[in-house]
Amino acid sequence: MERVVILKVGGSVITEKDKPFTVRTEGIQVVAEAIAEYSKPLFVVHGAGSFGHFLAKKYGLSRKPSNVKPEAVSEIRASVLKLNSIVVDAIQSKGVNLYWLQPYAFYRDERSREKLASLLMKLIEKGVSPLSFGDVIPTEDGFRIISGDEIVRDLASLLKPSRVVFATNVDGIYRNFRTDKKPIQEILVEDIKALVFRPVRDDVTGGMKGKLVETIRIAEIGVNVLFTNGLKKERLIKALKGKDPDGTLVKGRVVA
Ligand code: IP8
Repeated sequence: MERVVILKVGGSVITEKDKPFTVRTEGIQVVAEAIAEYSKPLFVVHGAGSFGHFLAKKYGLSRKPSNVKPEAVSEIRASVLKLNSIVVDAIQSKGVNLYWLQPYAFYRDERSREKLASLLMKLIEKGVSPLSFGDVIPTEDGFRIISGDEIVRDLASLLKPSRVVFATNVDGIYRNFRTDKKPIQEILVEDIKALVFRPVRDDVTGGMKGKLVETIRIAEIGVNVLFTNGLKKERLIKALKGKDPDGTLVKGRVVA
């Protein structure tokens, strides 16, 4: 079997990030069609976009565990699950068989990592694509946000995919997003840290900067990471296939 690819669909592709609770229908369609056309072993993770970040900010919930009001937890989850069900329906309507996984339920138990990896691989071998998403999870000290990017990083170390693809609403990683016309074509993990990022509002998990922090960790375990525009179907398909996606390739460190 071909090695699995992990795709993170950014919230900016599937929602209008500046408009609370608004889906980006054309983005969801592009992603659904690209996944259907790719039709090879794939693990999909999607972000929360405007269905998660506005509410998380409103209630003061972040990646650090905190004791928020119980209604905050249920309201945020209900909203995120609404988006999730729209995304799942769109992808499955293109003939893709998904297995929907809540992050809390499937991967935090360190004792069973091997078992989990083997279960997920079995699922994938059977032609079913697992799908998960950024969410709210309970911890020992309250609740916290788990970002889809964080899930992708953990999955990368668990499943050793052939590559990770981050689909966002921009073409790739820019040295300076304000001034550069084109994204960086190829970059080594060591060089990412020096980049200048635009500040992000209303994103409790750090927007592009958060993605790059996880990208560094993924590339450090030897996995290549591709950034591409998730609103452009052909580019997304190329990225999934590991071809030059007119985006940015972050070369994974060569591990002995
Ligand atoms: O959009 C965040 O996930 P992300 C999840 O992948 C929530 O960073 C609930 C804000």
